[in-house]
Amino acid sequence: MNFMHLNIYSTPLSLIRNILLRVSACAALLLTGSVTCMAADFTAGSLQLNDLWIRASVPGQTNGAGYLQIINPGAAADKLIAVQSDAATRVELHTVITEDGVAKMRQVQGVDIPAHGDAKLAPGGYHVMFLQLTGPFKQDSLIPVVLKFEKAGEVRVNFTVKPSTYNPGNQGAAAAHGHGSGMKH
Ligand SMILES: [Cu+2]
Repeated sequence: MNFMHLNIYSTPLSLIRNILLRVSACAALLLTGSVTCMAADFTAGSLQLNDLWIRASVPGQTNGAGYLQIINPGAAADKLIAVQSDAATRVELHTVITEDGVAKMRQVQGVDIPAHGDAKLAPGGYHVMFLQLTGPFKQDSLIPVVLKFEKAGEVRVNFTVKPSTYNPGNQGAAAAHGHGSGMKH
């Protein structure tokens, strides 16, 4: 009896496959040089989902927005087409457009994720819109969400709730308070 063999055969094949996929995805990203290679927070097929966050809600706030980065090391484009969550009565995909100098939110049918590229849902642009929150977004809590992709299918993820004043990057003031009660749908 050889213990070495026992160890190898007791390792789930799916785990080995996942590790290999992760490594090859990283290698592809390093080759393109456009995106840094790091372990993803969540994955859906070959898609890597990172930095999923929502601002903490303030008293009286009825809606909220979620953000994330989607990296696609694969050779086929994909599309984020739907979002589900018990955290709100309705969850939609939105973008922000500027009309006559006024920023307005618009529902979109999906967010394209190019092959060998990425898609960013960030303040001032695409976001996951939570309408009629079923409870407050409490700082440091996790909000379970199901993301649905055209090709990669459904994946369960958690959005981390950041402070209500959190505003990464140098976004304008409109984006900073764009998802309070002020912005109309
Ligand atoms: Cu919105």
